[in-house]
Amino acid sequence: MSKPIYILNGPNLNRLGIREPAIYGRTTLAEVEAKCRAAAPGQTIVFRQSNREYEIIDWVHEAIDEGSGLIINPAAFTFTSMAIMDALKMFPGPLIELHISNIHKREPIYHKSYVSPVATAVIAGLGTNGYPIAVRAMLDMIDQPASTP
Ligand code: CA2
Repeated sequence: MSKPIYILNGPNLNRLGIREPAIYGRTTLAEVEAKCRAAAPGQTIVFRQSNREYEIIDWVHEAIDEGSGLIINPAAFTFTSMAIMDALKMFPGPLIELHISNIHKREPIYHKSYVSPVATAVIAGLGTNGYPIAVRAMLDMIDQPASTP
């Protein structure tokens, strides 16, 4: 049995599909989770969301010990949390930073990510479709680690 892929979501993403549909779309986080599971039949996926920084750090530690790959949408913690960045630095496998919106097209406060310098890859601006795309890319990277830059 292969080790799980962790998909971690940061603050306010539990409101997905309910508020600000012009930016974040109408798909709920539960629907995003279902899309991720459908993209990887037979693969164990741990899908979580928290509004608490310490909880996300604890889950990154869990992923370091038990996961094969990590996809994270840290939401606002992307731009504020050196603590999450420090935890992510310890992740030994492929790490994808994911954003629903194109953060670079938004206001300057959304341009400086603490996570990008420690990520294997960054996906931004594909809407919630970015999630299953990230899962498929992650499966490829786990299958062919040598080809990951
Ligand atoms: O585009 C993304 O995925 C973001 O990570 C979302 C964050 C934002 O701070 C990042 O710049 C980009 C905000 C998530 C807020 O989620 C909401 C969901 C529904 C309604 C309101 C907020």
